[in-house]
Formats: sequence, C-alpha cells, structure tokens
Amino acid sequence: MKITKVQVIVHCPARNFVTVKVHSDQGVYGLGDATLNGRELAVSKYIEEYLTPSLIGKSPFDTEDIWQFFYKGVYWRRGAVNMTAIGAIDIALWDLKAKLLNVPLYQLLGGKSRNKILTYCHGHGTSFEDTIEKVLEKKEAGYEAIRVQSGIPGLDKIYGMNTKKGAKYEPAIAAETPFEEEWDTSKYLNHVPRLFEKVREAVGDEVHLLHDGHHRLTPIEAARLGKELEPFHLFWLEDLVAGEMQESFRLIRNHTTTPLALGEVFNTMFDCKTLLEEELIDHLRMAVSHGGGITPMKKIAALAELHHVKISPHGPSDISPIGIAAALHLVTAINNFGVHEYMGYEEQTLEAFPHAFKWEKGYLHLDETPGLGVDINMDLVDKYPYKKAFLPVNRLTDGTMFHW
Ligand code: CS2
Ligand code: MG
Repeated sequence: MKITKVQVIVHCPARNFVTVKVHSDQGVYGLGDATLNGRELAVSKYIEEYLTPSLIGKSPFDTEDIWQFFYKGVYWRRGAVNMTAIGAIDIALWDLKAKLLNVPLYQLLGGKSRNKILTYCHGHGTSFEDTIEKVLEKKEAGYEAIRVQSGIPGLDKIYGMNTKKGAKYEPAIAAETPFEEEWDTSKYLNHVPRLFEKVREAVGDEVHLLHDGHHRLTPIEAARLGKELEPFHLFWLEDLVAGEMQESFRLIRNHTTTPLALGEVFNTMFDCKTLLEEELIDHLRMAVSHGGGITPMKKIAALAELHHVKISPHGPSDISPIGIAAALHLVTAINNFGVHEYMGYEEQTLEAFPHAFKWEKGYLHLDETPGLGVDINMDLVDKYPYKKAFLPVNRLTDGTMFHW
C-alpha cells in the first residue's frame, strides 16, 4: 500500500481554510486540516514544497515513523507553521488508515470512552444586558457550558466582543494589513467580576460558565481575577497570561481555586511540559491540527492524564470541520476529556465540508462512518477563492503595542 499523491487545497467558503488530501494506490484518500488563521499560505507552501515529496511511495499505515521523520527531520523543530503542516499530514494519514480498515478513527485510538461530547459555545454581548440575553438564549438552545465575554465601557473594539448586536463573532478580517484593537487592563479587571455576578444571578447555578482572557494579564493580575471570580464558580478561566511563560502559572495557582485552561497556541509537548508536570492548569486546549496531529496528541493526553489535566480542545470556526473531527475522535477515545469548544459554521463552510458529526442538545455526536467522517466538496473549491485576512493586533489606549 502506497501514498501516490498529495493535494493542498486553499479556499474561502465563508472564511479561509487549508486542506490536505492524501491519496493512496487503493483509490481511498485521507483529509487533514492545515488551517492556521491569518498565516494560511505559509503552511500550504510548506506542505507542498517540503513535506509532499517525501510522502510519495510511503505506506499510509506508518503514521508514527512518518511523524518522526517530519518532526526530527526538520532540524528547526517546533513552531506553529511547521507543526500545523505536520499535523495536517498526520490527521490525513489517520483518516486514510481508518478508512482502509473500515472503522471510525476512534476505534484505532482506544475505542469509545464516552457516547457524546460536552461542548461550550460563546455567549458574547456588547453590554451586561446584551450578554445576559445571549447567555440565556444559549442555555435555552441546550448548551450546558457557555463562554461569557462582553464589551467593556470605554473600549470600542476588543477581543471576543461582537461588533454589532446579533452579529457572529469572527476575528479574522479580510484586508492587506491587520486591524488594530485597543486595550486597558484596569478597565477590564474592574468589569469582569461585575459581569459574572450579574450573569450567574440571571442564569442560575446549573450552567457552566467560562471566560477567555486571551493572554493579556500579568501573573499577579491574573491571580487577582481568579480570586475575585471564585464566588461565581467558573468552569474555567482561559489564557490569562501569555503561554510562553509556563512558570507564571505557579504564582497564579498559589492564589486561586478558579480552574485554569491554557494552550490553544501551543504546538508541542514542550510548550506544556512544566504546566502538566507541576499540575499548574486543569484543562489543556491544544487543537489536534495545531498540536502536530493525532500521533503527538495521544501522547500529550496520556501525560496530562497522569497529572489530572483534562484535554479540552480549541474549537473556533477557524479550525475546519476536518480539524474538529480529528479532536472529536481523540476525545472520544481518551478518558481525560473535559469540554470541546464549538462555535458552529456558516452555511458555505458546511456545504464545503460535508460531515457526519452532529451537534444536539449541548453535545457533539460521532457516528460509525469510517475514518474522520468528513469530506471536502471539490466542486466548490474554485467558487470560493482565498482572500487574505488577518487576526487583529492590539494596542494600549496610549498606543503601546500589546498582546492580542
Ligand atoms: C479563541 C479564538 O476560541 C478561542 O478560545 O481564543 O477565538 C482565537 O482567538 C482564534 O481561534 C484565533 O485564530
Ligand atoms: Mg481562547
């Protein structure tokens, strides 16, 4: 059995996606998600130029050896572009292998550890009232876990806030250069505890509430926020401090019992080794696509299990249904799953990637379709050409460049 051809497809059905299609001499193909929001072409070129030639002629069953070949063979290890490229190939090979064996992918990863996958959605608003309305709507729709973000008085355009009432949140903006947002940490820190006090009162104790700090605080600011939110029993506080500084979490952990989540920008085990070994977080948010694929994520999940950390994958709409399916199969098979983010997709994206997984009453469900259970509609590829789009950048109100 041999790999015969690799295609890299870049298109924009509602937003940009990069998809890898690995063909075998059996007439069966596997799909991988290589989307890296705002840097799509860097990954597609990397796969075409540097990975594809080495894949031709290899057996699609040799996922471990192929992963090691690309990981160890690059010399310049790690990094988001490199690991997303390797991850997409790895996901495609696992999809292909499971299709060739005629089983859903989770059967190759340990079988079923659960029947359905808990999800959280976004309850975002411009003001307290608008946010509470959104959260109640999501609760009504069946969500048991809801991430809450809201506009902050005095700041016009910030992370996680809808620009217009009723609009869907999409951070990447089509343009030649990135859009600039603004930030003020003290306004934020004063606002968030008041927001959660009101939301908790409106929604009751049954719903899990989450919040994303998007890497903007210092350790001591993060400790203050965690402490002040304790009365509202959050499911988690995500990305409080930039993830590069794993040691920062020692201080935060010592000050608060609010559960901590981190890791959507991580791409290898080494980004979270200290966090796991010292039990400094509760949820690891690495996406399978950005984390180098199923092969390393299985190992990371095993290390996390040893340290009471749950795998709770990143699931924004800039990860394609292929990347989401890869995470769903992984978390179906492992014991230490927490929650999966699910924003849903625009119509054009759904049309472009027909898929077997289904969302119902707060949970995602897989069926018995062999492989990942996702396809790509090749007839739509030319209809939706790539449009350059960027994630925003962020400055303090005095103009200082800040974290986004
Ligand atoms: C976020 C994302 O889903 C999340 O938790 O932090 O919206 C993230 O900003 C984007 O996916 C970046 O591409
Ligand atoms: Mg996040």
